[in-house]
Amino acid sequence: MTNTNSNLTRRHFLKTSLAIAGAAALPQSFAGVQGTPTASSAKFIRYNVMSEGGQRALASYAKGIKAMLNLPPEHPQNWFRNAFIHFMDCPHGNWWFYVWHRGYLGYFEQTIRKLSGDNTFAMPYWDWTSLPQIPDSMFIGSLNPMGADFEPYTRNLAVFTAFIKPALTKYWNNLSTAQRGQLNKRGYTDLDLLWNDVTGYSPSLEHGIADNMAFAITCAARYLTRDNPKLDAKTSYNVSPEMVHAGLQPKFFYHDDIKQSFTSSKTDSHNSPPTKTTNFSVLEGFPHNKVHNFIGGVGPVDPGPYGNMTNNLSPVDPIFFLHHSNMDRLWDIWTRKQKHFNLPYLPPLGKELDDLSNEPFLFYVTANGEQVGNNSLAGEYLSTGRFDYTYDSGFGEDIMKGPIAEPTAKQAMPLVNGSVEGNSALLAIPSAAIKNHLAATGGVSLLMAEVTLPWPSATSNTREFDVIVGAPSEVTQVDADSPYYAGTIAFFGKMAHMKDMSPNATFSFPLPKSAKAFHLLGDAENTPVNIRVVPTQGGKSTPTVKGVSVRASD
Ligand SMILES: [Cu+2]
Repeated sequence: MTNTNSNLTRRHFLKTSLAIAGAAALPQSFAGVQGTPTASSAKFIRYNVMSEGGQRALASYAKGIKAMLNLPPEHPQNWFRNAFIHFMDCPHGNWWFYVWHRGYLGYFEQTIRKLSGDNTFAMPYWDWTSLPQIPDSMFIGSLNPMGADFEPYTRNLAVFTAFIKPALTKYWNNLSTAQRGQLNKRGYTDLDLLWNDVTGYSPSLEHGIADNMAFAITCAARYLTRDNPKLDAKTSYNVSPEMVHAGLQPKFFYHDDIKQSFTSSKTDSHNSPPTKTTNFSVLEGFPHNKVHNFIGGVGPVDPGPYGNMTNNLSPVDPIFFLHHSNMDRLWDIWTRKQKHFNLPYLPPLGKELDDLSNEPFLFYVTANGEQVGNNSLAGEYLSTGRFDYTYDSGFGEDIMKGPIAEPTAKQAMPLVNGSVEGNSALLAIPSAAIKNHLAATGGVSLLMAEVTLPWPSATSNTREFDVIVGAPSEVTQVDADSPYYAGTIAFFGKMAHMKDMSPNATFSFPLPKSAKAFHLLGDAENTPVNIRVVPTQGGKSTPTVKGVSVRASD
């Protein structure tokens, strides 16, 4: 896209966001779209949680959480009521993922600012690439969902139900027609159907499914503990510099080829299940999903029930907001990178941008404890200017230095489709592209792959799969330090299918820069490369792979 078009998009966006936000929001919106917000132009700074500013913010965060825990369940700002906003409305696996969570975090941040009395408060972020373990402070006081502050509400399901369900019922009965329409799309046509995903009960099977239980008892709210706070080796790989760089590389906000798309599938609405395969962009599919899953205990505590982070009540765990602050920070870096290289940072002007912007987000609660109402549209939250914040510098800023714009890194390569059999695919990748990939510096992967596999069934107990590249056939399990390991595909949230939902999901990821993974590389024009998908925990749930392809990123 040319400079002119990019300016056009910016102008259009300014117009859209002003029209939506109204004149009162003009200074913020203006600051947000005119350029990169900096520490001097934005009012609030979201600090790295480990920094001095981050630790100060955590103290206020803890105060705010305590205040929200103490509110009655009828109050929309009650801690658990706030988590149900996510439960009822969060989009995953579609292109509203980033913008919806930006709005959710933004209002939440204002609420904590108000309830903590700290008028400089901004949500700190957890940069898991630099620190692959839960920050120690998150195990203290009301920052710890396994602590005494949570006991009165979550010590068992009966207590939780008695506390929250009557208030939720009242809230449910007062929902607007528009809100109901959105819940219907999620399959929540009545409150009992929604509540089934809290308890894990399956009406069709007539019994509970442990891994679909979004509620977690206090003592099992997290798998990770203060004595054992570290992400395991595979989760660490999923948040590694290679993975995050690959996630920041796409040049399009949205592209039908997921390997070139910063965001996941385009769907009819943020609550609609994709009718085609769900496409997960790198950052949502790998770091985002895997961190959620591992904190909840996917793997070590299979088949569940898991801690809060694994399912849609994840905002019950205070770490949720630090995790998503980091996801939002990466979106901000990607946006600034696009501007830096004069690339579009939103969908093209016209229908596509309108489709994205005009989606109603109706469930947020403002800092005054009021429902956000029917005029809240996605377009209002596309800029960090809406909540007037910026981030201090964390991992990923180096993407600004390239090599994205360097001509030497560019290589033309046709899309290579693999021939698939069972859980295995064979691809003939141009040898020159492999050589460039192996020689590329700066932690950049020039070979992007995608794998399509069936969404795990509600009862399969297997929601994570390792990708193995170029391994001899007798290798069926790998450790994270294996030269063949290319990351772990993690399914997050509810596994049970929604009506009309596509049974497949596609995940995009970088191929490893390991010579062993391409050991057949020689003088021939093409090199045969085998890509396989195996259940991370072993066992019989080997997936039937639906498709594998590779493209050289540029
Ligand atoms: Cu999330």
